[in-house]
Amino acid sequence: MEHNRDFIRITGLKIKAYHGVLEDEKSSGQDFYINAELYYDMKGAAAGDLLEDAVNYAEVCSFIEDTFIQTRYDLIEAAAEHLCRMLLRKFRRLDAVYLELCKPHAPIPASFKNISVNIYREWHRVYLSVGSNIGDRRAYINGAAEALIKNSDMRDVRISSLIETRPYGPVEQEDFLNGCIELSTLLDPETLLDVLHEIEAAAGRTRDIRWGPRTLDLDIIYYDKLIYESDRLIIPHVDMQNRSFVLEPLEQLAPGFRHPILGLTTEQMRKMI
Ligand code: A4P
Ligand code: MG
Repeated sequence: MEHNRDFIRITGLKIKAYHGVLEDEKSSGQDFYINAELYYDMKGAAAGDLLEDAVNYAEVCSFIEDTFIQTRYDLIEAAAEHLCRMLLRKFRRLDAVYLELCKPHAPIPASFKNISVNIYREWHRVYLSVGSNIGDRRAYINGAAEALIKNSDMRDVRISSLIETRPYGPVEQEDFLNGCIELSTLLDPETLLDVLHEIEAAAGRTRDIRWGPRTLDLDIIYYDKLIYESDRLIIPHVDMQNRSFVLEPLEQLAPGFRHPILGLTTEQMRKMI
């Protein structure tokens, strides 16, 4: 995210807490300092001049203090990560948080002014394709949506209507029920895929035949405008533009979303099939 967006900056928030590898750090504690940038769209708050439309920085400061004191991490990396996630989950208006966690009294044999870790975390907008062609297909798909809604690393989960589709590809099999899911997530793409595989496994998904029948299939279509490839994940989904069972439900949720490689909107791709 570019730094030309609206944000609140908090600097030098001093908190006595108990993070560190040494026993003494965990029992006696030491002063930490936190700098934070809290990203949210301020136009509404600015126009209406109402606290309820803003991110209340008093609440943020006391939430940071409570959260930071309640936990005891060995590493400031872990403490910062936890704090960032908790902030993004708690304050619904926040899109992103940049956090600098300073440990100026770190017990090491060196003279220094400060040591800090710096992390940036944000909500990512994701589109999933979901399909089923075994058993109670609707129940498997609704179960997947519920599992996503319950997961605290997800929010704003929306599901398209579900459509009956003929099997696509070389395998002869039963008809599918297909849909798309829009959500925001704090997870990176690989961790998101792990979570999707867990949800598939909980629905009794087995991987016997490639492209074959399944109780539940969850594919990542888009992850922001990310273009990504690893040995087990390709984003955007490589074949989505050729699949009406993806594009039709996706059009309900994101008609104008532009494919980051092809440059086409969902609507345009759907009309081309
Ligand atoms: N993988 C790579 N990229 C992604 C991604 N963007 N999202 C890898 C999810 N997974 C991704 O998938 C194989 C591997 O793809 C995963 O382990 C992951 O590491 P899989 O779900 O294990 O196996 P699969 O689903 O049999 O293979 P594949 O290639 O994903 O098949 P598709 O593309 O899911 O097609 N017809 C209709 N009408 N409706 C359907 O839903 N689905 C299929 C399966 C065939 N025909 C269909 C439908
Ligand atoms: Mg799949």
